[in-house]
Amino acid sequence: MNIRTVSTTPFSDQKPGTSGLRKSVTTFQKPHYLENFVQSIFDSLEDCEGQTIVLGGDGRYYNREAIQVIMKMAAANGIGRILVGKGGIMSTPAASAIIRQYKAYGGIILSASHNPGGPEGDFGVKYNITSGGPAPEKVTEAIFARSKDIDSYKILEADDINLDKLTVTRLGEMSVEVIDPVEPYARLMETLFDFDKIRQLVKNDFKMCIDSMHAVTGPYAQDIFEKRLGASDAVMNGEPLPDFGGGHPDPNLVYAHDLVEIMFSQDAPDFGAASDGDGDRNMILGNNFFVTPSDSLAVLTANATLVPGYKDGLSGVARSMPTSEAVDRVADKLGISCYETPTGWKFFGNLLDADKATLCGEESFGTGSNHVREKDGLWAVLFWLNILAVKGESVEAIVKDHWKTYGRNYYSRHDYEEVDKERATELMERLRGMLGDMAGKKYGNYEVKYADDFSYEDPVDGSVSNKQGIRIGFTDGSRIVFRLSGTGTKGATLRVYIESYEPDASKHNQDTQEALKPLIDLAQEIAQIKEYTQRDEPTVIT
Ligand code: VG1
Ligand code: CO
Repeated sequence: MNIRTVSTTPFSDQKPGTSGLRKSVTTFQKPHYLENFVQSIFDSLEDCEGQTIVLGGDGRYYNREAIQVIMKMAAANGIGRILVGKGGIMSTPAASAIIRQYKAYGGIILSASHNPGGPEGDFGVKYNITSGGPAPEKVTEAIFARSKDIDSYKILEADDINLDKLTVTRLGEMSVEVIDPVEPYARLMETLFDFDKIRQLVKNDFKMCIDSMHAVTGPYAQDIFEKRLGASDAVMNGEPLPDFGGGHPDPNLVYAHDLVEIMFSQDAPDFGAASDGDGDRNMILGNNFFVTPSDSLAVLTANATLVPGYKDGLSGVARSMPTSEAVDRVADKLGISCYETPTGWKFFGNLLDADKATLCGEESFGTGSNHVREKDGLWAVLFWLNILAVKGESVEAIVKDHWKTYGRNYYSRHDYEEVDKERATELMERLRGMLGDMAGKKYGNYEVKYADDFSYEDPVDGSVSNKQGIRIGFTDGSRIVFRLSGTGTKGATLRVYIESYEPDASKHNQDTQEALKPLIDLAQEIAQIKEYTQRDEPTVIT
């Protein structure tokens, strides 16, 4: 066995963000860049020798090359076994499921999720722990600390492994198993949902359209919706491509335009859904109807007992801080706890492990449960289909009915992408400076109830995460939240989250942007967004 120790010098920018280390492909292609980060991961893991690691990615450009490097480094670092997805492909939720099913030590997932791919696009590396969830901050901080003083890495000199055949081979002392990444995931889904009932629904002329956006979910969606559930031709853009067909694999109204066009046409299907690059996000649409992710979480929570996997009820729910408070109202009525965490799935891990929460969700098109430790796009789609099959109502009717019971949280996120980083930081610093004497202040009809920079103390391990976003809450229950993205790779992305609560059902049919107009204007007035970003309009409104 020929293990090479290669000397290297540290890169100063290997701090993992909201979800792993994301950089442009060209950055990852710099000599030693990938290797330094991967060695920093191995150096930060305790007792990983002889252990099993799961490995796969969303199939984006550079996926295959990176997998070969990581396998050789794993072998050189004493890992006992690698389970790698066929073709190097594995969706993020499937990787989480496989780590759990195989009782692996952890996993390395290669994805930049919703960021564009291709030679000019982005790449990413994320480490997941034994529970199947994203590494918590103490682990990512240790990896970052190591990356700052690394001086060498270890790699096995060997030929590349054939990733396209389901085989068991060896790299040095390490065993490499190329596994089918779809089957174990699809089987898990069958244990949670009533496939017979959904099949029946499909037979009764129910039409659906699933947009995989040329990203990782294509093979999963074809297997589950077309093969197992009989919805022939339901999947569009189902072939995973290294550049996602030139698209932006983010399932929202702007980027999933193919699907949006179909679902807002005259002969629209009954149900539509889209997933992101790595398969952990979902967008849910009805015939000419859009379900905001925050409402989706609330509807799933309210109807969970209709679904076999959740028939005994939920232990609690959790949402990220910027996610709308719609689910809080449901939790209140059900008499279960509702936790508010910082942005990023890693903060749900402890709540799920301790059985404090069963369902979790984020406004950014992420929903999931304790079945894995990542958000799960196709899981959410199946959850909706199961509810539709039981209720026999349309998506729109279910959501409108929900609003009648709980009131409606009008909600929107405005993103200002790729703005000047320094100016965006100044905007946030200026806001921070204003928070102290904001409570009680009046802006037109709005009176500030509280203003703070969100800080979270994990109820399980007591760890504290500060500076997680600026919240300004008003006495009428509306909120504005400001934070900077931790997944972008160019300049800064300012996210402004706007929410208001309307209990009166006769006012539930307004256009969201219209209903929120006074708060949108107020966000501009308070934060001086145009001045700091030099933009008149947000890049993306969801
Ligand atoms: C964004 C979303 C966040 C999500 C994260 C990873 O982070 O806002 O809710 O957890 O992406 O999702 P940020 O820091 O850019 O706001 V994924 O599907 O891109 O891994
Ligand atoms: Co994703």
